[in-house]
Amino acid sequence: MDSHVSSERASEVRLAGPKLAATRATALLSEPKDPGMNASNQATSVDVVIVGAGFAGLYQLYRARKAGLTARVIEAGEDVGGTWYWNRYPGARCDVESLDYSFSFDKELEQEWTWSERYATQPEILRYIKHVAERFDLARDIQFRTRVTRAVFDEQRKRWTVGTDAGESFDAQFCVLATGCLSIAQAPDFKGLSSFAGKWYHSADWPKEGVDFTGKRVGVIGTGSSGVQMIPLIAEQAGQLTVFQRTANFSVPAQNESLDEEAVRHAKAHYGERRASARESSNGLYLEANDKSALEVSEDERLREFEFRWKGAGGGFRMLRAFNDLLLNETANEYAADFVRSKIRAIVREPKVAELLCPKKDLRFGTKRLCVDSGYYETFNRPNVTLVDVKAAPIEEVTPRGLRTTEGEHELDVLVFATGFDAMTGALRAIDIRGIGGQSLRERWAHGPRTYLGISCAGFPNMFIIAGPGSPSVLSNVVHSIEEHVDWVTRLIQHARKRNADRIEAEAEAENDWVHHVNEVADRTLYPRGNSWYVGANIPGKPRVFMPYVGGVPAYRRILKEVAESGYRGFVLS
Ligand code: N01
Repeated sequence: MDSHVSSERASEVRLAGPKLAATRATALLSEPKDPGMNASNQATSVDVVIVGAGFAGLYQLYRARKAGLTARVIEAGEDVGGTWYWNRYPGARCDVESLDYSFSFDKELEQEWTWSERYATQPEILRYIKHVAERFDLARDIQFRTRVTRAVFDEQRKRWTVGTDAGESFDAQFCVLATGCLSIAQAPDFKGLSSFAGKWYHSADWPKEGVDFTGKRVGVIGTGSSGVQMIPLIAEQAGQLTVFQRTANFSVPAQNESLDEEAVRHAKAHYGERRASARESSNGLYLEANDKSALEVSEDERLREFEFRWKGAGGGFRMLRAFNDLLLNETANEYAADFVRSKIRAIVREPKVAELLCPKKDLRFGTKRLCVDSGYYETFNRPNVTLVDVKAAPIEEVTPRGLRTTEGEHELDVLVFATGFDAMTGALRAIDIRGIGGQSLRERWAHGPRTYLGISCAGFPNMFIIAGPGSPSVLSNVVHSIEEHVDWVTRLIQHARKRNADRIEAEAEAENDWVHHVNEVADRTLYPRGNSWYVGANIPGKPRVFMPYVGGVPAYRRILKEVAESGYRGFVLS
């Protein structure tokens, strides 16, 4: 086998072949080499340990310092960036507009940084994150190339002991998990992967030096957001590209474009209004919503609106907001689904390929995360691109020469997994977290994640999750949600300190009520019906629970505000 898995990330990619599974399990579950002590046999003591140096970890560090707290960030990668550090595959870019997918906490930062495109590429976002780290002098409190393996709460001392794979130990009053919702990559369990004579890669562990596909026979497995972004670019380089599709998902065009000087000047002059308007929208995005039902308008008006969102208005997630009931009403949803299918049939010249790319009736539009692409469907008109239906003819094994489905062998030089993540809970469960009485978070979440407000867990005092399960997180502009959580958690810590409380814990009843509320709100929508990573459907054996909070960004913010104003109802401060 000649595979690329960077040594930094080796323990992150879920390699499930028998031998490789052992490697990963060992890496994930191993104890720190010398639990409890660092090189000088002393646990480093700080007020807050922050796990992860992506958007969330960096901002938490900034806010902790401002609040007069000492903090240490521990990060597995060699540099800042989180998801934008690891996901360097061709075509990787954010499908939230760059003007919105950026920090709002510092007005000077907002004015000095200039985005070049409507949807920023991964390298540009990484440059931005590095700029933020430099501008606020954050790196001096970040320890890179170190993975947190264990966190144990000491009830007597009311402090966390956080252990790393380097055998170090940190002693902290608070532990903030800024581990990201999509950070444990999932490569499926294909028999024979170790026998493959070519090279293979995972979208979330892409080599820094890039991959040259020129003239190669390339196979891509997976047609979610990552696959849909990389396929058009790989097709331009490869000799032959074979796309192995199990489920056709809906994709809408990004309508990406350069931001000219005038657009940037206007956006910067009105940044405050833009952010305020985004915060009042259900997903925290600055996208005009149409408040009409898809059922109350004529067919002409409906098609005009869909067409406008597909093209004229600027593409992307605008389509989800074409009408107010697309994710609430089956008929409304079917109108949107039919519209996208009609577009696929109009773009893809070969009717059989077009039909295969059309999502089936049982997949409701938007219930599996909508993909946003640049030239995805058009790519299937290229003579060097083949689509293989691995639902009809499942993959049997990887062979030394390629990939065998039940219909035959496909010879390949390179195999790319765009197979997704153990989302939302994967990175949290990867750490052996022990709360009161040695209770393990993994066991506590055996039937799905349980949080109060998506921030805190009963039985795990002084531990906070940023944009965790049970919060709008992945259904929102996550940078906005991160800022909101970090601000809120920091104020809660300050509130407790003012009252000389050194232990903050969610009440079990408050957690139960919140879990109930999260499910109740989700069940009013079509979301839970999709077989998506939102419900853990992509991970065999994962409990089926709708994990994000679908109540919307403004409603969620009001709840956070009320809880804070009530003196942090649902928390015990002692
Ligand atoms: O992963 P996915 P992703 N055999 O889980 C297929 C964010 N993101 O990395 O649908 C064959 O969506 C699987 O098939 P199926 C974004 O939130 C954001 O693409 O399970 N196929 C599916 O097609 C996104 O939603 C950006 O039947 C197998 C694909 O692999 C999230 O990350 C960019 C298989 C996985 O799709 C995850 O996206 C990129 C198997 N054994 C990603 N196993 C932005 O722009 C899995 N598949 C911000």
